Amino acid sequence: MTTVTVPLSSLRTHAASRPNDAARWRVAEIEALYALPFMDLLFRAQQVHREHFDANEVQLSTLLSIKTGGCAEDCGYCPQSAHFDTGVEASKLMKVAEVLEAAAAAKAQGATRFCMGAAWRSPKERDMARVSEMVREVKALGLETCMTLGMLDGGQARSLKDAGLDYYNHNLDTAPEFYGRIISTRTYQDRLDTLAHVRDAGIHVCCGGIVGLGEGRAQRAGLLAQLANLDPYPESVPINNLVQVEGTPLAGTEPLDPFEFVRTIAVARITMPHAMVRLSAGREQMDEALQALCFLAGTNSIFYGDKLLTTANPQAQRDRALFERLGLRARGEAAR
Ligand code: SAM
Ligand code: DTB
Ligand code: SF4
Repeated sequence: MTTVTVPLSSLRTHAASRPNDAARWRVAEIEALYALPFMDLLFRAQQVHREHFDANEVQLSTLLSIKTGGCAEDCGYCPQSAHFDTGVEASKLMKVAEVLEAAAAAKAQGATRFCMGAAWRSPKERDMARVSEMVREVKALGLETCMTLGMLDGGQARSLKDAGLDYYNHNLDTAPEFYGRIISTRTYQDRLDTLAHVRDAGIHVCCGGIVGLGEGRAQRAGLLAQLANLDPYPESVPINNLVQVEGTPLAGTEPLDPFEFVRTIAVARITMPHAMVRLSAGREQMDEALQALCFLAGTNSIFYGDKLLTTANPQAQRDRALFERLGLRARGEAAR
């Protein structure tokens, strides 16, 4: 790969990022960030990071799949789609008491946010009372709440807000021009509409994407441009690295160069300086050194706990040991 050297001075400074509509990020500008020498890119990302956050503090979110598998959508990366034979068994929506037990355990382990995910195209009206109850009760435990239930209409978003939901996760996943290669059952515009309903309801937006789908750098830049140009950009930005699951169409895809993943984190940090940038799926497949580079590039949030939705995540004990080695602190823990 040839690396184009762009003088740092010719690139927009982070201080000037998106003050108004005229300052929308152009894909070419984001590609220029990607093309910086790795050390320059990481230095800039770390500078931006330190301007807005304590660089040694990481926020911990724990995930729970409240309704697994049998999903009507055909997202080519996903083990929960009913379109693919992946061995994931479909289950019904969990009972509130079971969810509360998992939430209490997550809190006891040190998580500050509890994220509940359902393998739905969108929630049915009959499910809304139970998921709203989950939000109320999990919040009462003193945890921040997040849900990811697929597409929402305006009324559903308002009901979740009334129940006290803090964040709603709904990803754009990839660049608009690549999207049709990955998902055919819902459009990019459908996703933007859901994000608008969430924003209008006053719920914080958690929106990111997934890389390693066989996309090119231009598409990774295109995804970040979409995210950074949302007005305002999301409070929380999960960056997932494809976890290849046998039976999904994307199993067997050429894995992404790990440094390209780190670059993606760094560019997300620079273009969305105030956002929590979450190192999401794919951490189990990364070694500790690579994760440390992600923290250096501006990651300040992770999924914490042994399982994501259906696939493995590093054991909590392993994460605690990594934090100890790096001198990192979980948000909510007393400063040293
Ligand atoms: N069904 C809901 C939806 O799609 O909005 C919520 C759950 S869905 C699993 C949330 C996100 O997880 C997807 O948008 C995708 O970015 C990520 N994801 C799903 N399967 C993945 C995989 N195999 N590897 C990495 N990320 C994955
Ligand atoms: C997000 O962006 N990543 C999480 C969360 N939001 C819901 C999900 C990752 C799922 C990885 C595949 C699995 O475990 O099924
Ligand atoms: Fe269903 Fe979400 Fe998986 Fe797509 S990513 S198949 S919508 S669970």
